[in-house]
Amino acid sequence: MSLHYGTPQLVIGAVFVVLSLLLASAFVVIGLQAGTDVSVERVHRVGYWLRKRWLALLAAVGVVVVGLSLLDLPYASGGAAGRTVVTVTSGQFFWSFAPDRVPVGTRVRFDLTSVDVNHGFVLYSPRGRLIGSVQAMPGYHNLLDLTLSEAGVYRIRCLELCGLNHSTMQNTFTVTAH
Ligand SMILES: [Cu+2]
Repeated sequence: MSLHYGTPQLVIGAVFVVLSLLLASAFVVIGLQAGTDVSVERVHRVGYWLRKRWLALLAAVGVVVVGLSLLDLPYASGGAAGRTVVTVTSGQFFWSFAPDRVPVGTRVRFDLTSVDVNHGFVLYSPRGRLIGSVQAMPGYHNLLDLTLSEAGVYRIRCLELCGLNHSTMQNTFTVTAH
């Protein structure tokens, strides 16, 4: 299944509804049992039995979810084979790109540095969606691998307070429709 824009929100919404119904039914069950005598020993026994298993389940789900999310990190590892390297130079208060445009579908490796202080490179798609973020640092080359699958004008902003005119530190990067 391929995820489209908006699909994660639908999945999260559906999960929320199911969990809410489960929680509501737990309240109903407890409400129906009101007035019944249950010994404190039984409450402890069942409670601790449930609590241990709940902790184990959450830990297992956490490990799997964190592990899966690590597979999708955009930070470069390995060579630039098959990628178009876009050199990004930043400084107070500009972004410059070489090249400054690529065709749609290009697998890009942004190679970033700064000539003065740290800057926060953040790339927004033509629809305004944040699709990548990495620091540009003096004396370092930080790499960010992205596939630019939407044609249009991408916007770059600096999200690291870098000086008086930080808020003006913006530029655009064009992805052409072949
Ligand atoms: Cu800045």
